[in-house]
Amino acid sequence: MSAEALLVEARECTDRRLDQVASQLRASVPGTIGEAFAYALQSPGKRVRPALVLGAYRAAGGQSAAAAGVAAAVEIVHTYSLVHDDLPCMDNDDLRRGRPTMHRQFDVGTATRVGFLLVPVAAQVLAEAASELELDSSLLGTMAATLFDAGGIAGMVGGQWLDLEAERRQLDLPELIAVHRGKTGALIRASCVLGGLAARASSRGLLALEQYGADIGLAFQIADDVLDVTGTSDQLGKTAGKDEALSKSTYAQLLGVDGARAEAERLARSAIEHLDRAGLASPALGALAHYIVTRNS
Ligand code: GRG
Repeated sequence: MSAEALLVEARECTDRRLDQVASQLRASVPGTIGEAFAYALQSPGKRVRPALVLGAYRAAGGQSAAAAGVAAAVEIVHTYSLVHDDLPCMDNDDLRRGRPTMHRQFDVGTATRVGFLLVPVAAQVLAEAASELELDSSLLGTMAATLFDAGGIAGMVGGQWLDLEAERRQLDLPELIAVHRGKTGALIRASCVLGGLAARASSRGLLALEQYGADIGLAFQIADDVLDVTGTSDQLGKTAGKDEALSKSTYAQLLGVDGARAEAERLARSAIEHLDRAGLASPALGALAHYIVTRNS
């Protein structure tokens, strides 16, 4: 299966689930907040994290797109992070996924509230997904810990925190790796582990998926650093050149654009080798690793 085919499938099944959640929220939370929930959930992202959930699910022996609910839960956590990342107190951006950011479309208060409210929505979607997959409560507990640890202080929030503190200060490579592994890498790594857990993968399989996800997660943010320099706002659907405007340390700045690209490609190869060594070779996850480091280039 090609990366494009996996992304299309992930988009179709995840978006179906996100549409259902948006309709339920619109009905139960009338007015602007309900509209804002729908605006956030129905925004046109690439759905890379859902594709990783489904790719890992299949690599670990799962059938069809039965893990769509798990993929939707991860995408909802990612969506909340984008809404908050764009706020004036963080990156202060006007454009996201080719549309006005939430606080531009609505207002800062609405964007702040809807971002926070998406977190329990993700928890509920994950619990429903585990029930559809007939996973027992202990496995659901492990999945919830995987998702929310990755979204918390040891992962995404912690990485973003370091990133904000580091603005206008030159980070060295180990510090930058810590920011990237937390801010972006943790949720990508968790997507792979969650797909494996949903398929009841063996501990060896889970470890390989986690190692694949860790390498791909870092490679993803390195490629994002490069795109911020080389891409246009139209291509990216968000404001290009933002890292330089915010005086952020990036891989492109530390290693140069070519050096950063080479490091992302090295990590993609390493990611695939982890799967091969565990006997989990997956053409779809291999293709997705390649896509992640070459997208828009
Ligand atoms: C309170 C400190 C604190 C943090 C709150 C805002 C936040 C949590 C975390 C920010 C995490 C973040 C936005 C990381 C960047 C990740 C990234 C590279 C996003 C772009 O991902 P794509 O390219 O986007 O997959 P699409 O739109 O395609 O989904």
